[in-house]
Amino acid sequence: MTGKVYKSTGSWYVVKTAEGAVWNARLKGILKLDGITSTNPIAVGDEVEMEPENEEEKTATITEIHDRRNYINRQSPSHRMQHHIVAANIDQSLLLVTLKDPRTSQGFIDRGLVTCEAYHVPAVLVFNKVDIYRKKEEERYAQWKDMYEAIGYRVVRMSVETGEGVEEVKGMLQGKISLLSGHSGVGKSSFLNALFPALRLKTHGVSGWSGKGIHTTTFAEMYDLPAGGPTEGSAASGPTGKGQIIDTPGMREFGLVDISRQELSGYFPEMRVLAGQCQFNNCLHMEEPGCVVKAAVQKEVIAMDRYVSYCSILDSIETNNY
Ligand SMILES: Nc1nc2c(ncn2[C@@H]2O[C@H](COP(=O)(O)OP(=O)(O)O)[C@@H](O)[C@H]2O)c(=O)[nH]1
Ligand SMILES: [Mg+2]
Ligand SMILES: [Zn+2]
Repeated sequence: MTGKVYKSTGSWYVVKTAEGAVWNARLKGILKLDGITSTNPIAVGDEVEMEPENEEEKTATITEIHDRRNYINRQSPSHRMQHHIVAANIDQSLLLVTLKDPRTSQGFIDRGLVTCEAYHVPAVLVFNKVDIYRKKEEERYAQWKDMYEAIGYRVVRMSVETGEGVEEVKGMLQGKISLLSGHSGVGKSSFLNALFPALRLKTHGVSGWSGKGIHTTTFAEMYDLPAGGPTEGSAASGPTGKGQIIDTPGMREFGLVDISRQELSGYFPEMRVLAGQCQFNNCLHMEEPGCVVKAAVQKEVIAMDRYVSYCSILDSIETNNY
């Protein structure tokens, strides 16, 4: 039987069939070794084949993993060279950011966008906590909205607190598998609680001394969107189909593991359109003569702040020897 992985807790996976039956499934030892270099061979969002082990206890063995349409990686926090697949088969990524309490850095946003580009997942920038934005934050919001929309990203504003924009974001989730990401404290759990009141996820006040929230979620988990009315989310049995949302652990470190220095500008849409036009075809857009990207930055066709992010990511690839 075929099912979709909703949750991974180490060696067991919560898998749901199209009819809505929930199974606890695990891998056969042999499949685990099958040339897979990831620390977790199966990710939330994966489609798998399984054979029942125990019909009564609803346990099963996973016999096959279907090919992935895409997936998102990040570096394993403990082993820098190991990949950790966060989620697979994603239609879009909602990158939750805030301009206050805590403030998301532009570098963090750009790394997140680069990751989405590299894995071919369309990204939407959701600015949360707009209820606490004052003049300074509103100005920055307007500036960033212009900058990101100009290069093709959708930008929306939201306040889980007041409800502003929540319906718009809900509407964007219909019929799709969406990955919810953003660093700790931006309101991911609060947003999920707004979508699924019955879920009652723990939310955390931002700890005063660091301005960052505390990491709590460890494993990614997928939730079925309510079919309309006030239905409960989660993998609880019931038909799938209205779309799903995947909650991720506090992803402070987006994995850029598979990206080479040469590829990087291909993941900046405003640089990608200039591909092949520099004097040197291996141009990294740094000090090379005849660079159209640098010329575009000088003419303010490419935002200086984005170029700065590009240089900083390029730098980090170099220091990590990728
Ligand atoms: N003012 C304001 N606070 C919010 C909003 N959304 C979430 N918060 C607060 O931000 C803190 C962190 O939220 P949480 O959902 O735990 O963030 P997570 O770490 O991304 O899951 C909590 O104290 C929330 O109550 C919002 O739209 N406006
Ligand atoms: Mg949370
Ligand atoms: Zn160049």
